[in-house]
Amino acid sequence: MKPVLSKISSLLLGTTLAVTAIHAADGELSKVMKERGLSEIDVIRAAKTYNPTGVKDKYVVFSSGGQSGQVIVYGVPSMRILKYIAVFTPEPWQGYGYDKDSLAILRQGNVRGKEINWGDTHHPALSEIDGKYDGKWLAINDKANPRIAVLDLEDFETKQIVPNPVFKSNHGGAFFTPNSEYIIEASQYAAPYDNNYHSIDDYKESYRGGVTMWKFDHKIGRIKPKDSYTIEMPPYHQDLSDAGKGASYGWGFTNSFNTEMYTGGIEIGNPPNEAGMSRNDTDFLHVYNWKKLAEVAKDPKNVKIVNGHPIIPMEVAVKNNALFLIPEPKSPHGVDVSPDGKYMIVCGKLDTHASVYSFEKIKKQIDNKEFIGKDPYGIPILDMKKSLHGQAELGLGPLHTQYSNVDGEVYTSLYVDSQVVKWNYKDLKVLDKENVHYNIGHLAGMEGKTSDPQGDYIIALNKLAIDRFQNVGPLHPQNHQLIDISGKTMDLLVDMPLPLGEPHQAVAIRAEKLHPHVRYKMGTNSKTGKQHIGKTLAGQERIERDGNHVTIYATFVRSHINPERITVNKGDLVTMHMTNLERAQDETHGFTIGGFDQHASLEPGETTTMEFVADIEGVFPYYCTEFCSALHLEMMGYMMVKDPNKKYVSATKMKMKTMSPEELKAEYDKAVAVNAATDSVIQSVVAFLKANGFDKHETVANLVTDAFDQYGQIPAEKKKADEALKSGDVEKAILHEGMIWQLMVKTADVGIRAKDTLVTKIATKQSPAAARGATAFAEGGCNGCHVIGKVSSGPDLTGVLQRHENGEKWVSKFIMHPETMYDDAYVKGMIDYFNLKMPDQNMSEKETKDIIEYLKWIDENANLF
Ligand code: CUK
Ligand code: CUA
Repeated sequence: MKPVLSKISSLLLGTTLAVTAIHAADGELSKVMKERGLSEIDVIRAAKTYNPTGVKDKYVVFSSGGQSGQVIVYGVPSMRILKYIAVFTPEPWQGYGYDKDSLAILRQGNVRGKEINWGDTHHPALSEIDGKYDGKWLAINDKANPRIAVLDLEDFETKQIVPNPVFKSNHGGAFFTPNSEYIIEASQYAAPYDNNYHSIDDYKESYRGGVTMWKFDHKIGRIKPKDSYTIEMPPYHQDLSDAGKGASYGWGFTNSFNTEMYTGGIEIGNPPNEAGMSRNDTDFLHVYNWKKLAEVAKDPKNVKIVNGHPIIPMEVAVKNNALFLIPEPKSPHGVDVSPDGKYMIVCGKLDTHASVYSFEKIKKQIDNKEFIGKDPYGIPILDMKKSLHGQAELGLGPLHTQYSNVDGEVYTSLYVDSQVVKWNYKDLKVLDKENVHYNIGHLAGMEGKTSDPQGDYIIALNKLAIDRFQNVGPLHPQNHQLIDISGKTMDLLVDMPLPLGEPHQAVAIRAEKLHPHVRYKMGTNSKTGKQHIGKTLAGQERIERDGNHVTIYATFVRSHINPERITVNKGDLVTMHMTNLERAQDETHGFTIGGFDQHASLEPGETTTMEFVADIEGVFPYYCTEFCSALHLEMMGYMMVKDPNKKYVSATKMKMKTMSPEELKAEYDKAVAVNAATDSVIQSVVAFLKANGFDKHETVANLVTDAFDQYGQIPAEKKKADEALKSGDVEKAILHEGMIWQLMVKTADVGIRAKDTLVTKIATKQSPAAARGATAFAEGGCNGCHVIGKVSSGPDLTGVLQRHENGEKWVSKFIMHPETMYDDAYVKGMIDYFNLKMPDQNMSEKETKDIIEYLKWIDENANLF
């Protein structure tokens, strides 16, 4: 056992506390390892990925959600999922596609007027400045209904969906150019640009591939379709793309397959596409100067407009020396530009080699107009050998490559071999291979495709998960495996099942680069970032009717929705503007009305609108769908839909027994007294926080802000209570006093959390012995009777060491052999007072010593308890 423990301790040596824990758990650890059948290396790997509660990850990963049409966010190294972001698919929790504002985003993605409610997401891309991630925006493509979406990383929400006006599918997107000037979107399956029927026999004449360069406004984070253009390309199936950077800045690179221009026909006896599209030994890498073509596109003479979108014809691109082809091994997949932009690594699915192209060599041929010929569309072809830096034999089915922080070192996925291979693209040597499970597609390095790759880890995005997880039926989850690449050889640390579509690509960014906010400015429409037209503040709630259009201006705050009763006529159009008045972190309210397929999620400060026709008669409870407070269940109301053509007779009012005026007054007095007592608790917490400089600690200060968000509502409530009392409505006054109590409890709840947090920040650090003592104290059940700082079912132990002569000795003896001291006059008095005897908890001498150290620590911090 010893070597294991010393290895683990050295891993965990960050805090003295951890060492203490390991020490104390000496036997415990080996027991757990035995019981769970864990080896030494298992435990080390676990320690490398384990985040104790409250500890956050170093990297954040944005993974495509595949057929789910979403984006999946998780942390590395813990591999804990943090969020699913709705993009192309309605998502009920976030209300995405259910409330009117998010539905407007989803509908931006209509294709030719048709509603599309899913997407096949492949490639997420983070915005870049100078080739490095800046943590501002995320773009992702939908392969099926060619579209690009833009997400804002300030709130992790989808803000824009842009359908491609000429493509019928895409794949080589989204990729940002190095300063986020453009987002690259390459088509996949060649098709006519227009929306008409064209016989497949006219494939070579009428079908086209291409690359759309979407102009991106980095400041506001939106694609500007009007300033974008498409580069026409032959009907080869364009595939993955990448933007040049550094040495190759201004250029784009896009692979292709089916340069055979084969169109299948298995049903009429032709060989299938898979055979016809992979016959040639080589396909073409497209090399284009997007920077130059952006200028070219500005002159209307240079473009033709299809579906309102400018296209640069191939011959114009060629004439401007801005489009070239280079042969590449058959059926290539990934093209990945090196951090300095000098090299492009191309991997072919059907070739065991990775081909490393040198941009310098490519550029030289272009500058010298040195071509080996032209393709059928007149595009100049460069010599493959003259363009290559070299090739490396990696294994079967190489697909994608990621760069690391070590110069020349790269990691490539081998689909058929189910391996990640580490190699050097400069000297073309293979360095290491690691098995993954199974059939890896993409892999994700940490910022591994930027000009500043971090190394540390590689994530293998495996397509198959056979035998890795519990059987959950024929549809298996995907398997993302985390690999430690910090050593000489790779080490596979842990598996993460990912059960939401088939993610293709994932991108990882240092967590410190992300700065999302936790609340919106009051009344914000999160989809536009601007003030919502339905913004409603407290006191402005109202129901307006205009013909058969009913507009409700509602507010949400713990724990009520205002208004609580809405009566409309059957057939009315109901528009409900909802504002969450909370400023407190994580105080989201949800909203639904049963029977109308409606749901909204209202984050603090957000305003959202839902709209529906109240087309059925009846009584419909509505409620908040987030468990937001102790009185969350009461956060409800009724929508009553009347049929205007019906006559309703009111039911007889039941005679309810009512309280006498004396009883009412007594209840009122009690409520006021309880509030006064609760308030004094709050004031004591406030005094403590102020006396200990809470505002110097950001997390504490934020909690205090949250607490007073609730407290600030009390004066208004008090005014209502007093007015009700004055007008003689004691019952109403009691209800308002009750509301005040609710607000106080919520204030106290957060206030006490703030106090506890502050204590951990300002208390002196516990020695290892004191920490052990705290554990022994808790595990020995001492805290069942002794609450530090308070007299409870036993005396307060603050100062106990000073209360007795030879305090340490006295307390030690009392802990270890209490029964021998029951006759001591002082102990006798205590036994009488508490009606309890100190029990013998079988503490060892060592534990007792540690507890004494803990009691000393308490005395040092006595002012905090
Ligand atoms: S693709 Cu799926 S493994 Cu769409 Cu980037 Cu290569
Ligand atoms: Cu608001 Cu539950």
